[in-house]
This record gives sequence, C-alpha cells and structure tokens, in this order.
Amino acid sequence: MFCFQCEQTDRTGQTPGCAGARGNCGKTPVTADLQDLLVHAVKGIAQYASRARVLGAGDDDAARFVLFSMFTTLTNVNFTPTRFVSLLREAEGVRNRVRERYEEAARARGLVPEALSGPATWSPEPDLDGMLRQAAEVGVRAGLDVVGPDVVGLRALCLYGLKGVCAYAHHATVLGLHDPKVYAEVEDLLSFLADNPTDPDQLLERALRVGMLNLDVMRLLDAANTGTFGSPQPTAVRTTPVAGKAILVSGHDLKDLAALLEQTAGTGINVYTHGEMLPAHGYPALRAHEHLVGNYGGAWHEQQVEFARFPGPILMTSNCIIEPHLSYRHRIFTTGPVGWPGVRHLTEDFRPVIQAAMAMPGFAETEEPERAITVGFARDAVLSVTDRIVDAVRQGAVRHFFLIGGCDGPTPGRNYFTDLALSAPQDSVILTLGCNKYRFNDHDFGSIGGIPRLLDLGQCNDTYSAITIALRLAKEFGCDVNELPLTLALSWMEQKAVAVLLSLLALGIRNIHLGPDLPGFLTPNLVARIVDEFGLRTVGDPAEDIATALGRR
Ligand code: FSO
Ligand code: SF4
Repeated sequence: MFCFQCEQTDRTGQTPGCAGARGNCGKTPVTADLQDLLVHAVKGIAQYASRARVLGAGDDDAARFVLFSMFTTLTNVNFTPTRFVSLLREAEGVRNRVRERYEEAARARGLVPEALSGPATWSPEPDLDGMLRQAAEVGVRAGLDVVGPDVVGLRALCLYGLKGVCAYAHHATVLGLHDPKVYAEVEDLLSFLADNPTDPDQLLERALRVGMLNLDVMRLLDAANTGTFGSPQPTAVRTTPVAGKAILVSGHDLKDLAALLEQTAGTGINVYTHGEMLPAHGYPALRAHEHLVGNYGGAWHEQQVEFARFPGPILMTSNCIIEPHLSYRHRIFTTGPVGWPGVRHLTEDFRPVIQAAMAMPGFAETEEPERAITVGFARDAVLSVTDRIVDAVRQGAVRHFFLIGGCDGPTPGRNYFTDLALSAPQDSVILTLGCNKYRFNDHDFGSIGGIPRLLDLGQCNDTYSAITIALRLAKEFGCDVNELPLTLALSWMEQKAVAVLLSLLALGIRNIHLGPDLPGFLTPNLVARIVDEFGLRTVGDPAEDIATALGRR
C-alpha cells in the first residue's frame, strides 16, 4: 500500500505517505490497494462515459456509480475490503454497459468507435489475490520513476480534488439534484487522468478546473439542502443531554438524518447530532422534529470516547469513521458510502437502530444547567443583515473577518486555529465552516452591535454559503474579494478540503493560510509554485498572522 491523500499521512519517512502495515487512519493494505484499483476502474468507466456523453448517449446511472465509488475511497469513509471487491465487480459491469452505449452511439453516427487503452480495458481478476496484483500496478505513484514526483503530485492533486467533488455531488444526488453537466465534467477529468498526463502546466490547469467544477457542485448541494429542508436560520442547539432513550447521528448526510427522524417519530426516542451533523439543527424542516433534541460531543476524532459513553446506538452517514471500540461495535451502524468490517450496514430502513435504542437505557436524567451553541448563519441569514454588517465595517465597529474553515483533527498543530479564534481582536467577526469549529464554539465571543462575533456557516458541505457571502460583501464594498478585510484560515484533513481549496484558488482568492501541514503529495517544487502563483501561506504564529491581517488593510 501507499497512500498520501490526507493530512494525517505518515510523515516519519523521507517522503510523506502511509506504506506500512496500516495507514494512520487504520486502513489496511488490502483496503488501500482495493481502493486504488476501484479508482482505476472508475477511470475506465469515465473513458467510455465521457465519449458516450459527447455523442448524446450519456449514462447518468453510471455517473452516479462513479460518484459513489469515489466517495467510498475518501479518508475515513469505508474500510471494508469485501465492499470494495463487490464494487470492483459492479464497476466492470457498468464499464461494459457504457462501452456498448458508446460504441452503438458511434456506429449510429457512422463513426468507427475508438479502441481505448489503459483503465478502459481493465477487468477484475477472479480472486482477491489477483485483484491485489492488479492494484500494485495502478497506485497513485504509478510511473513515478518515469515522470518524477512533481507530476505524480499534480496527478494526486487533481484526483484527490475530484474525490472531494464526487463526495459533494453524491450528497446532492441523494437529495434528487442531478446535473448532467457536472457528470460530464467529472467523466472528462477522470478520463484525462486515465491517460497518465505528464505536462505540469496542463495538470495544474485541470486542477483549477476541478476547483471550478467543485463550485458548481457546491452550488448544487446548497440548492439540494435548502430546497429540501429550507434555508438555515440561527438556532440555539442544546449540548446537554435530555432524559430518555437516544440515537446519535454523525457525518454529513441530511437525508439520512431526515429519514431517521421520520422513522423515530412517536417512538419517544430522542435524536442527537454529532460532528459535522451539528448544523442540521438550523434547517427548518429538520428542526421541526421535536425529538431532534440536541448535539452530543465534538468533532470526528473524539468519537471513540464519545460513542463509548453515549447510552444509545450511533448511525454514521458519511465521513469520518474511526475504528469502533469493541465497547460500542455492536451498536454502531453505517449507511451510504461508509463501512467498517463487522459493523452492520443499513440502507434507508433504520429499524435495527431503533430496536437498539429501545434496548438501551438512554440518558437517565436531563443535565442542568442546559448549555447551547448557536448555528444556522448560512448565506440567507447572513445576507439578510448585509446592510448592518456593511455599516458596522464602515463605522469601524467591525475591523476584520476571520473565516476559519475545514476539519478538526487530533494533531497539536491544529491549536493554531483555536488560538487564532480566541486571540482575534474584539472588533473582529469569526466565521466558521466545517468541524474545526468544535475547538472553540463553546466559547462566548459576545457580539458587536447585535451581530454575534461567532457566526457558524455550517458544514464543510456549505462552502457555497461562505463564498456567496464573501462575493456579496466584495460587491457591497466595490472591491475585489482579496481586498476585503477578510482572512481565510483553512484547516484541511481529507479530500473534501482539497476540493474546497482548489475552488478558492480557482476563484483567485489569495493569501489563504493552510494547515496544520501542507499536503504530503505536494513536493517542495509544487509548494513553491503554488505559493508563488496563488499566494498560498502555511499557518504560522497566530498572533503574527493576526497582526499581518490587520496591518494589510
Ligand atoms: Fe470534518 Fe471529516 Fe467536513 Fe471532513 S467530519 S473532517 S473535510 O470529513 O468533512 O469537516
Ligand atoms: Fe494514511 Fe490518510 Fe491514506 Fe489513511 S487516508 S492511509 S491516514 S494518507
């Protein structure tokens, strides 16, 4: 195995990458290799699918299979080798169907179908050993000796950004929003990667295309979420337990949460959010369920302690799952792209979760005093007070905005983001996005002229809100977004964050502070180039970064 797709990659060797008996996330070599092979297989589907689509014979089901398959390979999503073996077999069937559609469409137009090579010709070996032999040829470092580390790094940048795009697009498709233009672009970009490109300039240009595609996908996801559940509104979320039986829902998928809320209605079971599910409370159609009583715990990396303590079952709907302790392995369930060997996987019917909740004690008493945190400052809520925000800036009451977005994690370097938030001056506003807000969202930041100093824009899935707000403020002030009194600090962990970073770079947003470490797949040459072309910065000393940010105005 070799994997360097996330921030927690092993950095003890000469070059970053998990290559031992297990990845730092707990991924085994078998799972890692099968994931590489699945990526190879979906590239092969995309080679035919992109050509078929040009001929008017697009296959949207195949595109959705690609999105889902790519999502399963994200960090901390699916660890079940048998699941990958079945996805690989399914991939061959999908590829054959798309190939036939392409060849028929070509012949119908009097064209000779192209004879494709590379991943398009792949077929799975009949057994696991054979598949693992195939995987050894197609890992992310394939061709390293010939093309060198910079090209490998740029291919990885495109691929990992695309993985994030596919995950976000999958979230939108489950809510019924499909855009064939998005499918076409995903297929095009995967097909491009299938050809093992070697030109660094072209690869960087495609990476920015991944970023632009991600903007479209995030807009689609925003429309899917708000169209289904309404626009988030500022909402106080209880963070202390309520007496009664309980289910905990983690991950990002609002549709799964909605289905569970419907299926638990009238049972007397209380539902709690965890991790990235916290912003769900802001959506009117979800908040309408009175048994969605609060949030329990913090960010994903705390789950082993928190899940063990929670007196009910847990449902994981998307990233980020960590190896479940034996103490709760019998009462954690996965759904959608998520999986862990031996953990029960459910599809739409959550009765086993409800039965598990009924069999458990739940919380014996309601914890007093009640504590709460406020969420729900998505684009509509913030833009509805744009006039007040603009006035506050013009009158000097608000001097600066700090957008602290991205993922939390256990490494000490992430204290930067905590320190940045806590030392930001009193006349600044902090916007949060993603799960790293848990580092400081129980702190009372106060308010400025009625505007709370801490505004949570939502999950990392809600990046479109943040971009919309930034662009609207730039318009109000008649300036470029880079001239706003705004500092972006992005805490990355996995491939959704890579997609978001590429979107910001594609929009021309400069001076983003990225941390706690730069991606291991970016070589020193690539870092130098990106720093030079996009003004990307690493996180430094929070006090100095604040001083620089304030001095820049
Ligand atoms: Fe966090 Fe995990 Fe949203 Fe990430 S739960 S870490 S980029 O997957 O998804 O912010
Ligand atoms: Fe290592 Fe991250 Fe890959 Fe897991 S996903 S094997 S931690 S680089």
